[in-house]
Amino acid sequence: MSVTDATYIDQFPAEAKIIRMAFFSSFIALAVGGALGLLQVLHRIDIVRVVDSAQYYDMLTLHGVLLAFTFSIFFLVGIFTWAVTTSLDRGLENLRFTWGWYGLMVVGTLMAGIAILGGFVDSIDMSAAVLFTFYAPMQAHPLFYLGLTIFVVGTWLAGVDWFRSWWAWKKDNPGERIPLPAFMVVTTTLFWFLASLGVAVSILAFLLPWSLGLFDQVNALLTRTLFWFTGHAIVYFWLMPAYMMWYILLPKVSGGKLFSDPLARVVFVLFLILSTPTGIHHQYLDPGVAEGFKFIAMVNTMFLLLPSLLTAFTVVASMEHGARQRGGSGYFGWLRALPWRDPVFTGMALAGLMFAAAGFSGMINAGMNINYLVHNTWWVVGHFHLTVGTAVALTFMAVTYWFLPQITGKKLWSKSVGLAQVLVWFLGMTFMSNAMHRQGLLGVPRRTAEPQYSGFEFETVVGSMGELNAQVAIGGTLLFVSLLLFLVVVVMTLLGSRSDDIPANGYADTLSGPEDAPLVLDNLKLWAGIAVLLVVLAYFLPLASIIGRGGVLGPGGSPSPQFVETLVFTGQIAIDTATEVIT
Ligand code: HAS
Ligand code: CU
Repeated sequence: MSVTDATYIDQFPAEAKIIRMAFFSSFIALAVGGALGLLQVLHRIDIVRVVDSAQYYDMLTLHGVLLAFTFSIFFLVGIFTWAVTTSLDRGLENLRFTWGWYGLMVVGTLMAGIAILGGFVDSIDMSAAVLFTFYAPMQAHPLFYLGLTIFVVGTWLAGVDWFRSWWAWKKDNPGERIPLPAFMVVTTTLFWFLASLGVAVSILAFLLPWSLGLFDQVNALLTRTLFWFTGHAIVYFWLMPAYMMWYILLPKVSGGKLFSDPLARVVFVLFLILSTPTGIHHQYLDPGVAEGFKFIAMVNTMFLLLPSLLTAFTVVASMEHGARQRGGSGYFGWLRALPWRDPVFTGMALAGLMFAAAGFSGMINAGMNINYLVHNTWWVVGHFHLTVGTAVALTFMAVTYWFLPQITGKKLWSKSVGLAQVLVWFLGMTFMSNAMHRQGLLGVPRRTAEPQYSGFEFETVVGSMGELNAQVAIGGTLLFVSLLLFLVVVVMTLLGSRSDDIPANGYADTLSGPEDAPLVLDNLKLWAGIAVLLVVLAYFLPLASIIGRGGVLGPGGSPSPQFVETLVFTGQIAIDTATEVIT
């Protein structure tokens, strides 16, 4: 639906400013985090080493935090703000409140960033080389945990801001269906509120007091489980904004309409209820978690594939509709009629294509038995560079080429450089992530500065380790080149002058609209209630067992696998009984 003939900055100048600031914060993180990525690849492969191996982990933490949290979340609060204001056709309720949460996010990032940077300076007694997964037993300086807390509170208040807009709109428009983009934002916000409780408890109850010296120890398995409670769902906090763009912007730039609004609502409801009760699939190899709980997480994860498979169908169907409107025909011939010269389209389509591959590596990760093969190897790193590093990051970069003119009133500096940028990203990621997956299958570990283990030779089935390493190095370098091109386009666009020749703000119309969607889909209280119930079912017993065995503050349970312990226990009872019978 094209809401008006005006650009976003003409409609909502104050909100456009907030979005610009959110994007700039995001791009600064992308620039620094991306550069560190290149340094890491070159370090591991031992081509160029700018820090010593002990500091590799400080670098890796900064890379992970800046890209996974700062780049992605600052960008998403920008587009969610755009989605709410555009689709409800009203400004935010109180801009001071909005600047307040943005400020908290900035302060939080700076605090966490300073704590990590402290690790590079020997004379400063501060470091946070705990990686972006920050669970015990590794410990960071309190500033790191405080910074993360403030950042998360900022995101919560952002969510409150979008809810306030929706509530105000509801009052003015009683009985009307909530527009799809706003629906996507509020469902995502709801599961983020629920999911982020895990890290909130982990930091405030355990990690922060522990780093302040108030406790001597914590239960490492408990903090790990609380981290993954949030840590899995957060991947959908990153992905939902990209999905939103595939649903509401991709059909528009393809020249068509969204295939189905009701199906899109179903997808977002499924993510709301299923994103959180799955976190234990990151802990298949944790001996302290019983196999049965892992099995429940696996089943939930397999159900969670459904909304992505529905998305694949809807998004491709919408693209096909667009292509046919543009004169495309044939079973596959319509693909040629798509606007491949437009970086906004091509970036999103390539991001989607890579996500199809990422979905397969995700399914492999999710299988309990096959996970034992890939866990903690470079395979997992390959997986998440396709998901968050491409499906999400490439979509964000591609849509920037659409958003920048909307929020600045300036024409995009160069479409062709933008096109080259998205193509180079795709190419670089193909090299890097493919080789990472293959090395992972050979057992090459992740998260180490010295993967070569002296005296140990990894044997490849096809090709050689040298060739795989070269692919990673070439891929990483291409990604860095692509990043530079992206920044050049952004900066040059900002340096340009205002133009009248910018298309109107808006998003795709639908072939099947909200009137076809059952009303129950909009019953957020019901879905939120089910989401909470599923989380209780999936987490109550595992958490009770971890605390029961290891204590709230540790030292943690025995390291033997749960089922072995149960067997030993049962065996002991059998022996005792037999002894009793005999004597
Ligand atoms: Fe994952 C590990 C399972 C999705 C991110 N994942 C990670 C880690 C990260 C991450 C960061 O079960 C590492 C964490 C760490 O540091 O340890 N993941 C899954 C599963 C999915 C999945 C089942 N992951 C994501 C997304 C992420 C992400 C999304 C970020 C945004 N992942 C796991 C598991 C692990 C894991 C285990 C633990 C591994 C271990 O042992 O440590 C699913 O959600 C994937 C479903 C996706 C699909 C694909 C649908 C295809 C679509 C494309 C449509 C095509 C278009 C283009 C639009 C079924 C929607 C068409 C174009 C044309 C030209 C026609
Ligand atoms: Cu996960």
